Amino acid sequence: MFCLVMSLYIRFVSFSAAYPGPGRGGNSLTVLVDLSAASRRVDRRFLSVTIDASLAADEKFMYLLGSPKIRTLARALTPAFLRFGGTRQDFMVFTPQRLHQGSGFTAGDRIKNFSGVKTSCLPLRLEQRLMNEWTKQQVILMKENLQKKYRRVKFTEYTVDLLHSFTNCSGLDLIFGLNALLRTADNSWNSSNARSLLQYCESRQYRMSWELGNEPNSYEKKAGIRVDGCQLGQDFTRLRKMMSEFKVYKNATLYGPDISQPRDHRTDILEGFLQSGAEAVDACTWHHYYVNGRDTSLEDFLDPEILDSLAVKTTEILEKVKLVSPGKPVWLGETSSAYGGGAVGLSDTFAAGFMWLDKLGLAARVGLDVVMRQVLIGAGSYHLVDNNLDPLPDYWLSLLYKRLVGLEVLKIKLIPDFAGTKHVRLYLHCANKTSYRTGAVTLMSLNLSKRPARISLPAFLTGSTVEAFLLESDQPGEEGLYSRSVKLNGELLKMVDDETLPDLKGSRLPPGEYLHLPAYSLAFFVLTDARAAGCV
Ligand SMILES: *[C@@H]1O[C@H](CO)[C@@H](O)[C@H](O)[C@H]1NC(C)=O
Ligand SMILES: *[C@@H]1O[C@H](CO)[C@@H](O)[C@H](O)[C@H]1NC(C)=O
Ligand SMILES: *[C@@H]1O[C@H](CO)[C@@H](O)[C@H](O)[C@H]1NC(C)=O
Ligand SMILES: *[C@@H]1O[C@H](CO)[C@@H](O)[C@H](O)[C@H]1NC(C)=O
Ligand SMILES: *[C@@H]1O[C@H](CO)[C@@H](O)[C@H](O)[C@H]1NC(C)=O
Ligand SMILES: CC(=O)N[C@H]1CO[C@H](CO)[C@@H](O)[C@@H]1O
Repeated sequence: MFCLVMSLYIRFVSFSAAYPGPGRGGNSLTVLVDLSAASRRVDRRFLSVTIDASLAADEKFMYLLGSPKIRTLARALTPAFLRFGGTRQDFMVFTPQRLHQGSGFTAGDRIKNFSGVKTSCLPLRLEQRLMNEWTKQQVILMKENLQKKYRRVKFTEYTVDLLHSFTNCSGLDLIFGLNALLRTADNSWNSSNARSLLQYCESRQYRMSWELGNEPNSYEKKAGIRVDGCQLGQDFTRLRKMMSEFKVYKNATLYGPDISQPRDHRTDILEGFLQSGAEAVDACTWHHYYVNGRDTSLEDFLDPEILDSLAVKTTEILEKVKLVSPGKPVWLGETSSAYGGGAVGLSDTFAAGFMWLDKLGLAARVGLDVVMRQVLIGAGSYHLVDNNLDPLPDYWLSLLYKRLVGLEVLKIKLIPDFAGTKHVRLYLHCANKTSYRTGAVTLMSLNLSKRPARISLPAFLTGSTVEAFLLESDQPGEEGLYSRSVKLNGELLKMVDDETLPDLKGSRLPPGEYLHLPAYSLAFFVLTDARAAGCV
């Protein structure tokens, strides 16, 4: 036993964390880190976002994407993908309508030309009216979700124009999810509607990526249509072939099959899909939610076992993909805390940050390359930006992650002891190289419990300056977990104005200090002079 620990000490450099209070001294927590080499590297768009296709169920709401505020918020998260898809994508039919008049807005609103990239700025008055109507629209969408009855939705050029102009102006990479439930008599995919959409997009020279179908494993429940994995793979192959006929999309990327997470008693369509369709896709996508939004609690959001369940599901998927298509990147194509639109009163609060930061840390560690957060803006309560287009705690967490965390994952390990180490979770990456010098590392930490503690740095790092970014609720104690506001190093985070984000200032700790981790907190510690060999 002793030898094993010793050998670890030789290969790793150790941090150790000491508990305050009565148990102090005897009850210390040891952390092992290896700065010599990165264990893996994620895509530069690792943290990405989605917009659910339900935003286009009534096309006028797409105009919200013209808001300067949402564009400012999106731009700050780049580089990232914006995936447009979700349940309703499989009920959407492209219906071109060159002389579009049906938006329901008066000429006074002066929104006549949405197609030009430059003309897509949304007047404030219209923005406010849309936001008021959006509240009512959400009730309608929620009802459809509950009854699992989805109307067929027609969308025009304007949906694509607005999506493209939004992503192009904010610098996001657009992924558009095509309808896979348009089927022929022999139950293969009818690609004719997709072809006319691609034709239109090519005529506008829109550079974008594609997907086909959303959570095909539940088509029977949603639409009474059964599509097996092998057929779905053939549908993807057909789409790939069709893309190759378009100059603009010959080299474009295609992702899929966007299956939902593996569940116990259900045969999954992934194997079949991979057999016939792996070649067609550039990355294999699946969806993950920890819990059901209608049946969850604060305890779940802080439960280490629930957080660990992501690793179990990921391993299952990775093994299947590796068997058929070794080396194929695996992505979370849609993911959030709770399915069914999120958990009311939790998914948009400070508490959601524990699931979100842990997902980012764990996903990178166990082998996923991109994680697309459901949703940037839209129905439900798992959004990053609320219905007034103001950023929620998970938006700020995402922004900090982008600024501070680099692509290389470093090994870090907590030596388990009997005193609740499960409640402290740590992840280590190289620091973001744009923001910090080479060799700097960023430690991400989550404390899921109500007792404060501190981590002491190992001797060789005590000379390093530490920049701490501590996120806490704006209210104390357990009640604070339900807050929709968050403080960074004691200061409330909010936009300066619609086009300006605040400076995210770290607090510089003098060398040699302990790293303090208050109860229920999320933190990033950048060790600027770590000189990690794995980060050069
Ligand atoms: C709409 O915008 C496009 C591109 O900016 C422009 O070429 C076109 O003339 C505009 N149409 C109208 C009706 O303003
Ligand atoms: C935006 O569009 C312009 C012109 O089509 C193109 O050059 C540029 O690469 C696009 N940017 C993004 C982020 O797609
Ligand atoms: C595919 O859909 C189009 C448009 O609805 C229809 O005209 C065509 O006949 C369909 N093709 C097949 C093979 O079902
Ligand atoms: C497509 O990709 C290939 C290989 O990466 C490249 O040689 C070719 O120029 C690209 N074609 C277009 C149209 O971008
Ligand atoms: C690092 O942060 C800068 C902004 O400071 C951002 O532009 C860049 O994309 C980030 N790099 C990564 C890998 O996220
Ligand atoms: C850094 C740290 O360990 N902080 C606290 C987080 O929660 C655990 C679980 O009770 C406490 O024991 C730690 O002191």
